[in-house]
Amino acid sequence: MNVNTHKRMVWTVAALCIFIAAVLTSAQEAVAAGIVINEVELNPPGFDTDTEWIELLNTGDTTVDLAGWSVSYSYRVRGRMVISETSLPLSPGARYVFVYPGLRLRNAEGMPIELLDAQGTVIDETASMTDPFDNTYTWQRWPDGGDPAWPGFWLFGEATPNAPNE
Ligand SMILES: [Ca+2]
Ligand SMILES: [Ca+2]
Repeated sequence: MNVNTHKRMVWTVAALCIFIAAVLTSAQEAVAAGIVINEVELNPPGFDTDTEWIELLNTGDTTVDLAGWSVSYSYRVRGRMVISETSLPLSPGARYVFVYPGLRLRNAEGMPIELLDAQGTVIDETASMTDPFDNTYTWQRWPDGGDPAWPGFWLFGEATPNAPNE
């Protein structure tokens, strides 16, 4: 084997490793990216404490355990709270409505809500939303689960917790 042939082989192997790494990374992201924040109730009727919620939806094709996953809050300070300390499997197409314990979301400042996996990686983020209406209207991804071509598209309409957004 001459020097040039050897160099070509090294470069080919290196390129193959990069390709495999890229495929693995995108496969992991595809699995994780299947979970979205699908609907948000920032300002429910009456007092907001213990009545604000988000709807999570598994748009992927594998079950994801939400144990240790967390979601951000914005009132009175910003922070994150764990959704479930114990196993919480969400099968493909399944929804989970997480009710914030306490007064947790600002109505007027338009702070996006983040969803993080157990490793602290941001998996999804909502649009910047405000809700001055003290009613049962919520922000909802449209179409249900969102369109990858229009990830920032949300509609404000009658709440559909645990049901497809209409
Ligand atoms: Ca609120
Ligand atoms: Ca819904």
